Amino acid sequence: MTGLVDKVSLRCSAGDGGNGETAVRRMKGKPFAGASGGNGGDGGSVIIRCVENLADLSSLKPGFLAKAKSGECGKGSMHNGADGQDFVVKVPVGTVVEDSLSGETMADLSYAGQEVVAAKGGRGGKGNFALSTSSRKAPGFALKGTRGEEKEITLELKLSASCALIGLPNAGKSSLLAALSNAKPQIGDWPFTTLSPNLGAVSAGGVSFTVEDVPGLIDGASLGKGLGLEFLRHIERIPVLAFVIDPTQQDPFSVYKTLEKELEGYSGRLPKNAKPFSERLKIVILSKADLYGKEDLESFKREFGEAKAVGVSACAHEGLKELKFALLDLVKKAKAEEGENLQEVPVIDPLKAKRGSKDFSVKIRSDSQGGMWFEVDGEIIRVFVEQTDFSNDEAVGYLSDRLAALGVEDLLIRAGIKPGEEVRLGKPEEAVIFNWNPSLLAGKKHMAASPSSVRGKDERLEGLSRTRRTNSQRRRERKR
Ligand SMILES: Nc1nc2c(ncn2[C@@H]2O[C@H](COP(=O)(O)OP(=O)(O)OP(=O)(O)O)[C@@H](O)[C@H]2O)c(=O)[nH]1
Ligand SMILES: [Mg+2]
Repeated sequence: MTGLVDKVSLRCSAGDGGNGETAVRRMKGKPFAGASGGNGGDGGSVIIRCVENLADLSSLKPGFLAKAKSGECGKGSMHNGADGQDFVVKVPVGTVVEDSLSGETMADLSYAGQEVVAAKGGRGGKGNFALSTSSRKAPGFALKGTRGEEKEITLELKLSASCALIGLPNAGKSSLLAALSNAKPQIGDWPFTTLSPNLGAVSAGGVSFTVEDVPGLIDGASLGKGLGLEFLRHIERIPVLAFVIDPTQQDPFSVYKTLEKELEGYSGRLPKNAKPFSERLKIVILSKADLYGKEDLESFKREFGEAKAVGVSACAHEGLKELKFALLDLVKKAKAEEGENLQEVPVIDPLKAKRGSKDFSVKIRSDSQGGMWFEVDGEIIRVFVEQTDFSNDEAVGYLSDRLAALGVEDLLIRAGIKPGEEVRLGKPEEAVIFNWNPSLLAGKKHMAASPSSVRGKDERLEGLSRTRRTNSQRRRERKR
C-alpha cells in the first residue's frame, strides 16, 4: 500500500457561453434608434493547474465533477453579460493529464504554475449591437452562446520521490514513513517486511514533498543479494538519500559504511544522466531513540562527525518535526540544484490551438438508399451552427453570409454541387440540412438591397427557411 493517491478520474464540465441579446434603443420620436443588445459572456473553463505545495491527488474525490460557471446572457442598453468563472483543479508537480475517452495525453505538468485547459468554456454570443454594421443597422437577431465542453479526464501522478529512506532490514524505515507522512505501510518485527517501495507525502512549513521507503538492503545488495539490485533501482533518480540506522542492532557507523559501499557498488548501473550517489544530498537518521539514552545518541552522532546525524523515535514521536524540516531543507536544496538545468516549457493549451482553427472540409457522402449529400464540417462550422438561432430568419441569413465569407460556397461549387442538391452542415448526427441554391450563400449584397434593411431584414430568409427541412421531414420525403 503506497498511501499516496496517484490516479484519479474527474468529470469536467465547462460553462456555456451566454446568449447575445436582441434589443432596440428607443428614443423620443425615434422608436428604432439602433441596436442595443449586449454580448453574452464566455463560459468558464475547467483548468488543471500545477502547484508546488501538494504531494498527491488525495484532495480530489474520484468521479468528482469539476463544473465551471456559464457566461451570463447579454442585456439591453449594450450591457454585456459577465464571463463565467473558471474552475481550477490544483494538482501536484508531475501530474499527467489524460483524456479518459481517447487515452490521449493532454499535458505533462512538470513545474508549478503550468496549466492546461481540460474543458473549454463556450463562447458568448454577440448581441445585435455588436452585429450591426453600416449595411445592417439594427439586426433583429443575436448569436447564441455555444456549449461548454464536457470531458472526462484521468489525472495520474508520476511517482517520483524527493527523498529515499534506505537502510538494513528492520531498521525502522516503514515505521518512520508512517510517522512522518500519510502512508500506512506494513510494519513488522522481522526483516524484509517491505518488499516493494512505499510512498508518503510529508508536509513541513506548508510545503509537501514525497518520501519513499525502500525495501531493506543487505550486505551484497549491489551484487544482487536479497533482490538488492531491484531495490537499488528505485533510488536511481531520488535526489535526497536518508540513511535509517538502528544503533541497537549494530555499530551505526559500520552500518553506514556498509550502506555506502552498496550504493558505490551499484554506481556502474546508474543511467548516464543520473547524479552519482556520492554527490547526492544525504542525512543519517538514528532510529528507535526511545531504546537508548541521550548520551548514547550524542556519542553515536560524534562518530558521524561531518555527516549530519539526527536521532528520532517513530514510536515515541520524538525528533520527528526537526527531521521533517531537515529533510525539507535538503529537498529544497536539491530542487534548486536541479532547477539550474530545468528548461522553460511553455504552458500547454492544446485546445487554444484548436480554437482558432478555421479549417473545414466539404465531402460528398451517400447512403445505401441512394441518397447523396454534401457534408460541410469543421470546428468553425460547428460553432457557426451552434451560434445560430434557427427560429430567426435573419439569424439564418447571417449564417449564410458567414459561410460565404469563409469560402464554403466556393468549395461546394468546386466539389460539383448543383442547385437543389442537399447540404448538411456541422456535426453529422445533428447536421442542419438544406437544399443548395446559389443565391443562398451569395453574401451581403442582398442585405443592402433589402427594402427593410433599416432593421436588417434579409430578403432571402423566406427562401432559406423554406428549403431547410427537419430530419423527420426528410425521412418522410424519402419514404415517398
Ligand atoms: N522501540 C521502537 N521500535 C521501533 C521504532 N521504529 C520501528 N520499531 C520496530 O522495529 C521493527 C521494524 O520496523 P519496520 O518499520 O517494519 O522496519 P523496516 O526498516 O521497514 O523493515 P523492513 O521493511 O523489513 O526493511 C518493528 O517491530 C517496529 O515496531 C521505534 O522508534 N522505537
Ligand atoms: Mg519496511
